[in-house]
Amino acid sequence: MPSPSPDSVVQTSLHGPVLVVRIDNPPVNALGQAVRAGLLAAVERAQGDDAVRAVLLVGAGKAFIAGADIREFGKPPQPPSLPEVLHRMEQLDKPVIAAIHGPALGGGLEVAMAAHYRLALPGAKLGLPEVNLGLLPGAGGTQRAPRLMGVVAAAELMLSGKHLSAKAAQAAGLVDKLAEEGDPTAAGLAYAEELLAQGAGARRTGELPIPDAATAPAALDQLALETARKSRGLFSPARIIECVRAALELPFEQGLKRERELFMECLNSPQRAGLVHAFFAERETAKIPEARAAQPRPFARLAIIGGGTMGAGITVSALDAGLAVTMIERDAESIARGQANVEKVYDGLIAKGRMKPEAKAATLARYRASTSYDDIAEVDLVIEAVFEDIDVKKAVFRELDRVCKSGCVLATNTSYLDIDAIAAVTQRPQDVIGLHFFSPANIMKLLEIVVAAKTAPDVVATAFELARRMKKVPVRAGVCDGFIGNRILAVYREAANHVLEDGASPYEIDAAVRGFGYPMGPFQVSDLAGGDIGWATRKRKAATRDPKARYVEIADRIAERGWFGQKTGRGWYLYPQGARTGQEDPEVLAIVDEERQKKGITPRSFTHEDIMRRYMAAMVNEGARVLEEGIALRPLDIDVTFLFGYGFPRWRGGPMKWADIQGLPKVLADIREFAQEDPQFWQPAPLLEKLVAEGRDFESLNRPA
Ligand code: 3H9
Repeated sequence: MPSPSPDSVVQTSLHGPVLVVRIDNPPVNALGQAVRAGLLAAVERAQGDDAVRAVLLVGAGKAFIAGADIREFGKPPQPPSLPEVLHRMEQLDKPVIAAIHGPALGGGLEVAMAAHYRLALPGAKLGLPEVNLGLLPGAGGTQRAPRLMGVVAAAELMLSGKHLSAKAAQAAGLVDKLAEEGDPTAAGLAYAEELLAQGAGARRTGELPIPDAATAPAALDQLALETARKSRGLFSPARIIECVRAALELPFEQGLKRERELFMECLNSPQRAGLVHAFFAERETAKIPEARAAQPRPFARLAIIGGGTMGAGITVSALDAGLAVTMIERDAESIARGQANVEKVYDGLIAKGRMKPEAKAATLARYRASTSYDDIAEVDLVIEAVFEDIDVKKAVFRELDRVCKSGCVLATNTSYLDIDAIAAVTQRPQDVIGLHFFSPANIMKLLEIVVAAKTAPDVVATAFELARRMKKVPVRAGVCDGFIGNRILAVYREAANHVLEDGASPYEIDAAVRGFGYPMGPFQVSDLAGGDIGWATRKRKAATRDPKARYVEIADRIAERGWFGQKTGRGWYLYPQGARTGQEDPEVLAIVDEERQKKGITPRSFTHEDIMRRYMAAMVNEGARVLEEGIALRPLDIDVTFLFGYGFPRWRGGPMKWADIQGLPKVLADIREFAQEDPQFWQPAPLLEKLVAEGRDFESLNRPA
């Protein structure tokens, strides 16, 4: 796309003595090169034109300015830089006023802070969320915010990335005045006139004293300790602290210099690359061919079949999206249990003060339950969440086919079963789709939307619209055992089992995976989810397992003892008296040893790096297969699946982004090395070999579908 001209994205016009500078760079007025150049030109005009007595900055459209143009990160920098532009603006000797409506985030708030006065309209959102992108405010924000709001409050704003309302920003000292609802230019002009009438001049933020200078050093030490504990593995938070410390200890100009150095360190870090990838990837997954080709079918009334944990979680998501829900259960007892599961969620929110009892009653007014399928004849969309068994599901779909009105979307929440086979029992396979929610369904953001062979495009579009209404992150998947996430999971879990049998303890493997940035390791996850679940899957797959493939029986030995994890008090770990954090279990280690001996395996030692090379190589290799089979549309869909459904550390961007950052030749070389021990398990995916041969990476496949 050709870059716009500076005067098209920053328009200036004289209103009496006030030069109105309007930033108009849709969709969110990001500070790309042309905007920076336009702002600089506006500052120069204001400086040189005696008719200008004040400058008013406003944003066009729905935002003031949402920050630096994130798309420019990682590319060669184009002058003028934002710090330079803001320095010139701050130095103007005529008052500069920012009238803020909508988001003023990151570099956008930095523009406002370099102005001399700030007015905020209702709906303004002010924040410094750079930390979410692996960055710190790099255009003077770390030096100006402490001078407006105090060092500690500024540090907290930057470390949390949270947005402040207009009112909260005024209370914090970021904003001088609040305006009524209305046009930012009109409100800004009125404020400018008021300031001019008072004889107000330039009030440079960089020249202001730090309000909490006396108490800040001790508070900052405390905050630094907390940050080190909380921001596991993250690069930029400690540097944010360093910057605000510089604001406290150094003159303004030197503080800016320190900020620049630390900003550049963050900008060049792989964490910035991972987090920026995650930012765009999660906005990209809804851009699918069907969304362009078809309109969603209208829906307002849903039926959920089954009131277990999943069904209840989905019901809550649907109710929260403003939909009406009828839950179908077998009998009165199951109806009562289903309703209790739903109410438990709302009661939890009420107990935490996050919901008013009246709101619960109003929400539940849209909920009903029945034992009769005939009661859902008129619903627009059904989500089946019954027991994970193909025959049970087929029976449900025969019923749905019998009762549901024509055009009703019929969805299954299966996590791995063949949706084509389920669709085939109906007379309307075009209306059948998979909606794979993750547990707890009212909390987990990921929704795999599984498109079966005959699913109609408008049904796919409807599913994406449902995801949007439920505030889920949707990922389009194709039909195979486990779709995107669980299919890849099965393979890297198997790689972990191999490492276990070959010599690493489950505790070492969990520690390596946590060290990589996951909140939990795979054996902890198994204990949390229940070891019986994985055991059932293994038994189901036993009949089709290749007898020549390596199979590790250790997990079966644990499950056979009834050690299913937290719910039974022991699994891979011990949980005495209902403890939630497990203790290492010598008996488990003895079982592991016994199994190794049975197979004549002499245990060898693995470093955390050895463990992770295998874990990740297995993940990426299966990811490449999922791509070449068209199960995932793009590598970014796999990344988003793992970021939102499997606890993959966001700052690594997802497994495919991780592979790109490592370099695909290195990942392929690892796979080939491991293949020398087990050529069957470690067959390189042809797509991976092809990309390496062509000198390409996964990113090259991330084109909009
Ligand atoms: C920074 O400022 C660094 C400085 O300190 C240092 C400089 C030296 N750039 O989210 P939406 C796109 S770091 C480019 O769907 P919403 C977005 O991709 C930056 N593009 O809408 C999407 O594109 P598409 C600090 C951006 O209404 C479209 O805009 N700022 C940017 O739900 C709509 O976005 C931030 O981190 C950007 N900065 O939410 C703020 N922002 O239509 C990041 C958005 O092609 N942005 N886009 O998919 C946000 O938090 C939300 O986008 C916002 C709007 C709240 C503004």
